[in-house]
Amino acid sequence: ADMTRFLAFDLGASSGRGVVGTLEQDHLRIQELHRFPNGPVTIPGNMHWDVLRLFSEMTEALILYAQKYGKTLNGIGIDTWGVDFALLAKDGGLLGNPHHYRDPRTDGMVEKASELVDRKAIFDATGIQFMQLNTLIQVFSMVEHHSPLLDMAETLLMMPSLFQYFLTGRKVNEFTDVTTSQMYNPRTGTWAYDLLQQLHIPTDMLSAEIVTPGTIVGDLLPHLTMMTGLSKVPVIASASHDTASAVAAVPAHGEDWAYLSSGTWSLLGLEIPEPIITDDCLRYNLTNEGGVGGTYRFLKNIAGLWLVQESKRLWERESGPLSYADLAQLAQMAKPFIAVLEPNDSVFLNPPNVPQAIIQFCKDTGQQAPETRGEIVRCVLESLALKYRNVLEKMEDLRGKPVEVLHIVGGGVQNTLLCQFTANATGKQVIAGPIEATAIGNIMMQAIATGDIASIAEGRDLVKRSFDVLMYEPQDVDQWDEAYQRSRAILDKAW
Ligand code: LFR
Repeated sequence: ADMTRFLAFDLGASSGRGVVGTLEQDHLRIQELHRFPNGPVTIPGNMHWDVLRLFSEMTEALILYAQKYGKTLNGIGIDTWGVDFALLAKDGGLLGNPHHYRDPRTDGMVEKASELVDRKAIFDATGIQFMQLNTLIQVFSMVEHHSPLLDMAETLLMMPSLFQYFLTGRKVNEFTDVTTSQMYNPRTGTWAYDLLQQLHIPTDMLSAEIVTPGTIVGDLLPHLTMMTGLSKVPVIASASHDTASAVAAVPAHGEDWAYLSSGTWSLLGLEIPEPIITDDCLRYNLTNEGGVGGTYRFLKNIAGLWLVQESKRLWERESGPLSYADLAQLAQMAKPFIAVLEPNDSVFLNPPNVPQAIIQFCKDTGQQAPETRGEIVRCVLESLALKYRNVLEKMEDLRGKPVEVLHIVGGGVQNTLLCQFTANATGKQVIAGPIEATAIGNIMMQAIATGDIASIAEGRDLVKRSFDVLMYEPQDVDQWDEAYQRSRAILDKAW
């Protein structure tokens, strides 16, 4: 009999890939089919994503699939990073190049928006943390800059839904990614129309239906089946926000766990049944993003391994290729606890030179600064781990119940030093894996849509059986606790 196979497109800020998931008896096997780079393209004035090139890489993956596995494919799903979006004209044409979330067009715009509607009201209407990169703030900046695109826009599609539209011709948005926009009201289950009107944001463009994760959206368009050699394939809105897919694939049971989706960003949080929209959440800038199966992802964005990725990029420009393994080794050998960073300080959002910004931050906060590459990377990893404790404590407090284990999933699982530091700093047992949680969660939601997997709980059991994890027990707890107490003032700086 034919195997049941799904193709997950998982697009992150630094790379995208097509991953094939094969359902075997009681087991899920995944294989990377195609990987391609992604990154910002800066042209005068603005920073964009090259969405057409990304889409041509995706069609290339479909061709590779047909060559390798034949014409039968049971589903295609797409997940991408959150918040970014495209605008379509009334003829369906793409209006401009979608912007990168680090585009400086949103500088100062959170403050401007909150002059019109105060922060409490914005939070109350959306349950979403304030970040200048949020869709709400991006669209508000277009209003402020009198962007002509807004007059022409008939449809706003979130990034994963744009690619889904390119594959199927159907315009729908998907719930998990829509909630990242800070334009959606989880209480009414619709766009936050009142808030948007108060910010002069046109709402006619919010015309696409919002579907739940695990909805079959349509079939691959005929020109694409012809071009790729595939037969009819259903395209499925999986959990299209990458973090939602990653959380869907956490191999956990019960309620006593937290997750850390570790990659370019560190997304740390809890899966909860209802959003928590209170003054404390607002104060600590915590967020309630939509999850799978009617859950919410109560979490916080922490600037993650992006700080290491960026440092690596700069050092490579200076002196040639470096591997993450080299950097990990240097960090391992470097002196511990030289300084601590607040990874979420706005100086780290998009500095031209990350190592320089790190050194400057230390000087500005009256600390000794790390000097060598090893010291800088170690300082970042220690600071992330300490920030995790800081955030986790707040969340446990607000939910009113401690967690027992912390599941780390995503590419950051490969950073074993960070995994160990995380156990040390939080005092929790860490279960690390799977690395490919995002693609796996994407595949899992497709298999739920087609009826091949019965439920999310069953999917998580399948993940548990199919992929290995590594355990980390806390070490040097006293030393880490001391470091934490010393750095409280800095870690509390930027909620
Ligand atoms: C992670 C992520 C985060 C989102 C950030 C920006 O890849 O999707 O969840 O806040 O990227 O889109």
